[in-house]
Amino acid sequence: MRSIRQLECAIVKGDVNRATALTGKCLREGLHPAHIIEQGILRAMEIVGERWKTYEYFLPNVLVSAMATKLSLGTLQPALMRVRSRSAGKAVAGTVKGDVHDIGKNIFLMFLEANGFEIIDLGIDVTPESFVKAVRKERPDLLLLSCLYTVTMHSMEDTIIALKKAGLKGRVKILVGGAPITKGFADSIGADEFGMDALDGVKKAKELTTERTAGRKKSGLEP
Ligand code: B12
Repeated sequence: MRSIRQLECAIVKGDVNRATALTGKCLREGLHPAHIIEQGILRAMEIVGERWKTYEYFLPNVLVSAMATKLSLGTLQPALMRVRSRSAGKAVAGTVKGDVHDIGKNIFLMFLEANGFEIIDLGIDVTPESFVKAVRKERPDLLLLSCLYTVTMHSMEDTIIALKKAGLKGRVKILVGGAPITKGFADSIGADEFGMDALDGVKKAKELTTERTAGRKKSGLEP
């Protein structure tokens, strides 16, 4: 438990090397990667957010903490992955246009991957056109849209409108998430589901994929 608190502290301070080393230490001590994410990384980002809100931290502080988080997640990734004989589903993901926040998205995607999903991550600031292109090319089961900056929430709706215009709306299940996203907002823009956090997101992704497979079987598209 001591190492996980030290990890939280290193991320808050933006001590990149120490955060990476402590992540490895937590793993060696037998802590589960999901536990390290929830109790170490997420708690650290909450503290960083609070400090930014109260002007104790400025953008450079937040950036180094974000970098420490990225490296810590990178260290955890191999431990979180499980080899699955059959893919649970295929997903195209990205942070919507205008938004560069990706820590939450990356955590969610790591959890999904660990649950057997194949992920095509388009990254940050993804335009509706790029999402449409990827859905057309990859034919995923799910489209995952992330947004953290309220100013860019409309980009989620723009993406769904673009999918509709391209005739792809019914062909992929749309799951949205990110701190400002609510169930009401998700419904209002025509998304299929909303995930409150990474774990809820995985649950919803599984439900949507099962629904989609059942729909395809019913329509005779699959045996
Ligand atoms: C780190 C950070 C940054 C970093 C981002 C680094 C990175 N690589 O992501 C940097 C420094 C780049 C940054 C920039 C900016 N930021 Co900023 N940032 C933050 C901060 C401190 C933490 C965000 C974070 O990572 N949280 C932790 C993650 C784990 O949480 P999460 O994203 O919500 O994800 C969880 C769930 O939502 C869910 N989830 C996420 N996505 C998805 C998707 C799906 C499909 C599902 C199912 C689930 C899901 O799973 C995750 C795990 O449970 C927040 C403060 C805060 N309290 O959140 C401000 C904050 C989000 N930023 C803010 C602002 C204003 C900005 C800037 C505009 C600042 C500026 N003046 O330039 C720019 C935005 C630029 C842009 N165009 O996007 C504001 C946003 C306010 C608002 N109105 O929306 C906040 C709230 C700070 C504040 N209190 O003012 N930021």
